[in-house]
Amino acid sequence: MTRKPQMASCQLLRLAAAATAVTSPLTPLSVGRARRRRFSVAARLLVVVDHHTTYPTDDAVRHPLKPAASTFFPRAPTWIGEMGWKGILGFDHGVVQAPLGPDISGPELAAAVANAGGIGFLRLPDWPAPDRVRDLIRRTRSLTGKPFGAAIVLAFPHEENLRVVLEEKLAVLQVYWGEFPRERVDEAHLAGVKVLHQVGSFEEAAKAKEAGVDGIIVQGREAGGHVIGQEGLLPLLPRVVDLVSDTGISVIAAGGIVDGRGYAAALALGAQGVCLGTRFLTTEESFAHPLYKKRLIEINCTDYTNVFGRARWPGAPQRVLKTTFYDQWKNLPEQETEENQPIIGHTIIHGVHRDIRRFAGTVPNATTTGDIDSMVMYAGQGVGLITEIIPASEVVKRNGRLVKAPDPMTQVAINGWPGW
Ligand SMILES: Cc1cc2nc3c(=O)[nH]c(=O)nc-3n(C[C@H](O)[C@H](O)[C@H](O)COP(=O)(O)O)c2cc1C
Ligand SMILES: *[C@@H]1O[C@H](CO)[C@@H](O)[C@H](O)[C@H]1NC(C)=O
Ligand SMILES: CC(=O)N[C@H]1CO[C@H](CO)[C@@H](O)[C@@H]1O
Repeated sequence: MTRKPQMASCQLLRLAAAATAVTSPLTPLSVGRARRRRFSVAARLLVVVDHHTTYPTDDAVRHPLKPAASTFFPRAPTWIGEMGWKGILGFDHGVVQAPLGPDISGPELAAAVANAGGIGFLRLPDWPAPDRVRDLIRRTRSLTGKPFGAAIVLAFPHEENLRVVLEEKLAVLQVYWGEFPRERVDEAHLAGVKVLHQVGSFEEAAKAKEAGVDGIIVQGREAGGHVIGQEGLLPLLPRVVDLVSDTGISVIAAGGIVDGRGYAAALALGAQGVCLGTRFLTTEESFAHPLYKKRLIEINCTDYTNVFGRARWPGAPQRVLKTTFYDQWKNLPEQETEENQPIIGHTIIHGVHRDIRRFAGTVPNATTTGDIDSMVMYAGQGVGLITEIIPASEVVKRNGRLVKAPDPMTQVAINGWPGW
């Protein structure tokens, strides 16, 4: 890590903030509405930038806003502290580790994220396996005393596994790819479990709002793994932010976000948190096969396709790494599926031994053997920003600060957005 440039850019921003505070004699009562909006954006960006570099103590991690805001704005009204970077859903950070199917995000990864103050998710099996779920939860609890969550894919049998999540009163349940109506959300709330629904369209977000979820993860088409919608994150995210602005629902951005710059951009668009898949896939604690991790570091390009897992999960397109295998086979004829393909390897998914056929949708786990390079490798468009395998705690920390502060952002911090 190069520390010097960060210090320099942070100092620049602190100067900018000081200038703002000096030239604007603000009091809570005298601030006009337009100015409030302008400063809320400035405050958000500034707080993201400064977090962890200025206040590296544990105490500051738990309460990052108050000291930062009062240092930037010695006479600052309290709303500056309230509107900037903060944790969500009762967690210290707004950084969410995406569940990584079928079993890549296990106890080690979820616990490492939880210990760092982020929201970690176990990915539960796609078949009824309540004992397995209990065991995953028990193992995670042995690694962390902090809260964490579990995730289910609604397109597959999930009732029994869901029941265990509620019985065990996990902090959060993440759901994806299907309906999760109000009765189900109420049931979770009754057990004290918060609900996050990952969606890929405005219409799906409206349904999640109706259902009364606690948070909506907005997945853009940039995202790695299965992709439910067609829209880019940049246009879709602010629409969902507007949609739920009259509620307490947290909006979390997913797709192509890798570091603090993406996080700051998501905050500027109105999100409260970010959900990272490919970045957490490429950590020490993820169960991805070492060769898969290596390819994620080497290859910078992805593609949106449907050649993998057509028989098992039809109508579920995916974003994958452009590997040599993918480039050779991407024009697979429509009628072909994994079912009539040769077996190219073997794996253990959630304790169950399975053969892997060519074009299966199963990414290689650490236990997988065979022709790993011919298996599917999911990745999001941000993969080109990932250059090393790091501990998951480092991902959470790096997202708490902006790596670089390009000039336009400093300008925004001082002057607000043009026209505001
Ligand atoms: C290997 C892999 C597996 C994934 N598995 C799941 C899953 O089981 N459930 C789910 O909701 N999302 C899954 N996703 C999608 C993530 O929730 C998230 O939308 C996506 O990773 C965000 O984009 P990014 O990878 O560019 O960060 C997966 C993503 C990847 C890369
Ligand atoms: C991927 O990008 C990195 C820089 O981010 C570069 O060093 C590397 O050569 C690129 N890899 C390929 C295969 O183009
Ligand atoms: C849950 C499961 O069966 N997955 C396997 C993936 O690889 C890890 C690491 O070797 C195993 O511990 C898991 O059992």
